[in-house]
Amino acid sequence: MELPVFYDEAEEWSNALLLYDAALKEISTKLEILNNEFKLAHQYNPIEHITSRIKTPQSIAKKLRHNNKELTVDNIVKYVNDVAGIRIICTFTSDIYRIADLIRKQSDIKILKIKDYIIQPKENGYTSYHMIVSIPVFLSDRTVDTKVEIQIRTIAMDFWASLEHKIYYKFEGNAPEHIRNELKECSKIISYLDQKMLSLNEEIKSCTQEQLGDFKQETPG
Ligand code: 0O2
Repeated sequence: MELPVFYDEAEEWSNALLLYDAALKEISTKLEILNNEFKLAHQYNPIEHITSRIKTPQSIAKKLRHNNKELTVDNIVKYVNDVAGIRIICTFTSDIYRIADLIRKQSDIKILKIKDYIIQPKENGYTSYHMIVSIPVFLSDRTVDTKVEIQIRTIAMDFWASLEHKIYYKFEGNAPEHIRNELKECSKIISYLDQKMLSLNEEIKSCTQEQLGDFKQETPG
């Protein structure tokens, strides 16, 4: 990653980046283990896929400016919660809470903040479940609790967020009203779709093997 503007703190920044990178790796491994265990027990993957990223220096600087804080490594570590970010994409809304619960039960992870934008969507229609957590990173001479933002959302929520992000940047945060309204409408459709897919899945799960056999006989081909 490119050095940010604070060249005089280059070493501190490199150390901070090492911690953020290690924290992302630790959480990714934990999630992979949980997903594999779940698959073995239930023949089903709650996690579709996972992405992770370190926030760009430009985006970090913007956030600090927005909070009227000077651009220093100390301030980044203290005030920017999402320098290290992981996004978990699931199939169903119920998987989101299941995964959040599994993360909560990991004894070395501390939950610092929860933002449930599913129960309380943002004004623009954004839905997702956010957790700010800290995880210990074991170095040769010390252990450092390092912050990571975990975003958990369904495929449909992610689809919406990607488009909204594109539109936000295209119009520099000032999209025309009709586009903002359409986006809100799409958010409602997505929430409806997520609910429908979940109840359909529940219905399929509750079907007994016998019922499934009958269903197959009824369906030609
Ligand atoms: P990028 O490019 O992902 O880095 P906090 O200090 O954590 O309490 P913050 O950062 O406002 O305050 O928290 P919040 O609301 O949890 O948002 C953090 C991240 O969530 C954002 O990071 C986005 O990734 C995502 N997000 C939040 N709101 C929206 C939204 O309305 N639309 C989309 N598409 N994503 C959103 P950044 O820094 O904005 O961006």
